[in-house]
Amino acid sequence: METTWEDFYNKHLPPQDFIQSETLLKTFVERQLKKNNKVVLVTSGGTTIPLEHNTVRFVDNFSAGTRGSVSAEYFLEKEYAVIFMYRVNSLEPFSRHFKGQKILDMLEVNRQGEKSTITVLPQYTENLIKVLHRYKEALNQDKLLQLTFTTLSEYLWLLRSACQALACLKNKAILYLAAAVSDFYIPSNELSVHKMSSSETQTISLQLVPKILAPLVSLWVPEAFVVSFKLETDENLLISKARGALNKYKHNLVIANMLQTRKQQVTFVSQENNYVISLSNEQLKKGEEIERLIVTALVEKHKSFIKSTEKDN
Ligand code: PAZ
Repeated sequence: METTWEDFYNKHLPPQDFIQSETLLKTFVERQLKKNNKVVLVTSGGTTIPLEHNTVRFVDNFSAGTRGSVSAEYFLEKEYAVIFMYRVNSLEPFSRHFKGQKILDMLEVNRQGEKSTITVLPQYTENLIKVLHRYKEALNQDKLLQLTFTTLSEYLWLLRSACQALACLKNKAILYLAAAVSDFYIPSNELSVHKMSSSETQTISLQLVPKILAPLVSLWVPEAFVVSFKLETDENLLISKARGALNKYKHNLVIANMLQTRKQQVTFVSQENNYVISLSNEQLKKGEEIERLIVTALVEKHKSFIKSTEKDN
């Protein structure tokens, strides 16, 4: 059974730090509006579905947050302000370049008597300075706001709040919904409070998550440029499902990708046409990122969208 989106919000409490997040969103957007900046909301990483209120176990998905974090950097390069809404511990813009052990491999300790200092090994300095420079620039120019979620419910509360904050930007806002959001959940009132017992078999019944694109497009940000993603594992379903979503929600674009090839190829599905954006094996080997092509194409589409919507008014 599918509950309505209103029901979902009625039955799930907002996250603990929700008021602070709302304030951050509102004030960030107000500052961008004053500066006449375009703003993109990038959602990134996967949502969890808790199996207990005191959560020990949860259902998760594969998303590492690569698409979102890489795209956020390219949007900043194109002078957009970015609200980066991401799953705790998934990849973040800039720091993604130094994830895990990489950062330790880049450093060396220098001992001088009692004192020790740390320096970056010369072969890494140039790259580190470049990334650090871009990161500091985004912060100094007040162009980057990062907010986190973990569960589906936190994601949905934050998403609605971000949309409500962005609505005043009208056609200057892009929603770039790259997060891998669960399609199923266990309603809060059906969750066990404590860790589920392992001495008996457990049957879990999952409900369908309400289709949040519907109110998002028609009510929350009706004038924004909305881009959703469609992930499939069966090539035969990919484009028809993407087009189905576009026809149903009437937003601007679906970016369709296959789990196996998502880093090399995507298809833009719009009202006008479908077209493939891809990297050659050579480009991929050289470390080129498909997000650069995606964002470049999107920025052009957004420009045309702004022009056409301003002509209509
Ligand atoms: O985060 P990641 O780079 O590992 O994966 C990106 C992605 C496949 C989650 C994204 O491109 C996407 O398709 N998001 C929507 C998934 C969905 O259909 O719910």
